Amino acid sequence: MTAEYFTYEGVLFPCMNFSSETLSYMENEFQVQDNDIFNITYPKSGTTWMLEILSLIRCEGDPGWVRSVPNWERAPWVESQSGLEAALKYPPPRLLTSHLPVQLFPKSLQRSKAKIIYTLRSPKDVLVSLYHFSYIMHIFKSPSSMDTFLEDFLSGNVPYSSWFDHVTGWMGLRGNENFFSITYEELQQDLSGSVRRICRFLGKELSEEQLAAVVENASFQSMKGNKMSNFSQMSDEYMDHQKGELMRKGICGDWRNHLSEVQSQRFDTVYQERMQRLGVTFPWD
Ligand code: PPS
Repeated sequence: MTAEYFTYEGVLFPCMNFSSETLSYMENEFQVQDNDIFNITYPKSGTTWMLEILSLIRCEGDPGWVRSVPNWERAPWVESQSGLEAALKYPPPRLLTSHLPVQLFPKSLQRSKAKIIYTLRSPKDVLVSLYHFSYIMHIFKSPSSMDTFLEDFLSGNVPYSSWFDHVTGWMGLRGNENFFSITYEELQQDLSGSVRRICRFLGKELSEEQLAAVVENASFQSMKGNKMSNFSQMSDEYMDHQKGELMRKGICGDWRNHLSEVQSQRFDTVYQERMQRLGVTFPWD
């Protein structure tokens, strides 16, 4: 089976489980609700990790929900066809996940008080994580080599298109009181402090014990062993479980094991060109 992509308003999407009709509905008709919480990322930036953290915060650290309901039901991936169906049936307050770039996000966001949590990750680690994941997921094309995949990533010829456009687009909302951004690297460095910051943004108060339970149940090891969070229950139609897993390494800086000096420098050149105007310094800079 060869994965195919299509373009919607200049952004690349997999054909499997996505359509122009669904994306147009999302952009123009989907009604964002004031009490929605959106978990937004460019793929491979910490989506499932943040989803787990938000699920656990919602349950005050009680792991019952994350151990009994698959993550794609706890926070549906709204722009996919199956995710949109689930989102439309979700009783409020909704927890929703999206990789959409800001310009394709539902227009109704502007009139709402919904909260956006945007998680970013070192783009070299995103590239490496996506490279591996692309061999496992049937919706993505398998890369022919790291050299070609690097060029595809830098030019935005990958699903959801350019990392640079995604990040500069969403980070344009910083300063907005309903927008909160955090990096995968901050989660790694201080998960407890990060959970406290997320709770403050959400207006959720947790006891020290509840906070510790969130941290414990959102650890890499806990999630890797939780079949409701590690994608092991995802249908074979979507994922080749023989080839790898979602919870691959879960570390910062794995790009050093996969990119040559030349590839890394090539990345840096494009990164500097594309990111200098944003005026934000990230942990990986
Ligand atoms: S997806 O497919 O876009 O939803 O993928 P996403 O969840 O954004 O990214 C997957 C990477 O996140 C790592 N991960 C974690 N790292 C540390 N701690 C926890 N708890 C955790 N959960 C997920 C996962 O291992 C993928 O990174 P790589 O580098 O491939 O290991």
